[in-house]
Amino acid sequence: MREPLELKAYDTLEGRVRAIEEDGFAYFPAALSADEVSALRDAMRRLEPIPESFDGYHTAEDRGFFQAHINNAFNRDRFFLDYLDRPGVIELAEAVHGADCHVIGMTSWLTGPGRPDQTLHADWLPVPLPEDVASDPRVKVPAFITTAHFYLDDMTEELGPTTFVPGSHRSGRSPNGDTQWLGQSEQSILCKAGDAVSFRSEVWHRGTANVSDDTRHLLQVHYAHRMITQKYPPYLNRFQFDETILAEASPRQRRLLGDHRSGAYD
Ligand SMILES: O=C(O)CCC(=O)C(=O)O
Ligand SMILES: [Fe+2]
Repeated sequence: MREPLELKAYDTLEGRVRAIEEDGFAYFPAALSADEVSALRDAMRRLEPIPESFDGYHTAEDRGFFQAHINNAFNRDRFFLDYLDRPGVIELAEAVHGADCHVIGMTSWLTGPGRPDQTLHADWLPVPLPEDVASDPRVKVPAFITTAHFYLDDMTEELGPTTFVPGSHRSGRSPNGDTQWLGQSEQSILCKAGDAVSFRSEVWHRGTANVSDDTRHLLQVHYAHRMITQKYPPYLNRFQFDETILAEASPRQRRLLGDHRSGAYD
């Protein structure tokens, strides 16, 4: 039986930055109100897939379980703009990736009953290192990408929580079949609807099987150091910002969408 992860909340930005460095993730209790959760769920359910944007969509009849995985949600409904820079979450991203960080992707993800387990993985391992080097306290690999997960359901083991192996980003490697690292096992995020978790790309984690009768609703916002490219498919000039949505974006939201001052390589 998998253990629930002990959800430690830190009141200060410094505490959250340290959590990203030490645990690989930081927890935000009640990041959204109940009304915001409900409005976000409704907005996510309204999104139609655009196949050329690499949106993934299938029904239970097609593939055994319902899934709607919609890219560039910020470009589909003005409503999503405010999830680019949710207070608390954005300050952590800016502290970790720099004041000129940006959003490399935003995904609305609905997963229905029957969704299988993912394999435990790191999303991206930019600096693979020998384990003894990676876990040396003198070695501090910057976090190049973090993802904020906004959970829009009260998470149970049945609904398919995300699991993490705390501290595993310091292994310098992908799990390759391991489910523990330095005495820490894989543990489930059993948080409440409206809670959020930000995690760095190297920490070992996975989405687990939905064995409930309900659909899980998750909004993912991927943040990165400015030098990491944004990923807004379709590529080669085919992605276009919706001008009416962009017109409503604040200066900070525009920067997060790529409206940068010129710098190296520009
Ligand atoms: O579904 C989840 O909770 C996590 C998903 C994930 O880690 C991934 O798709 O890379
Ligand atoms: Fe992942």
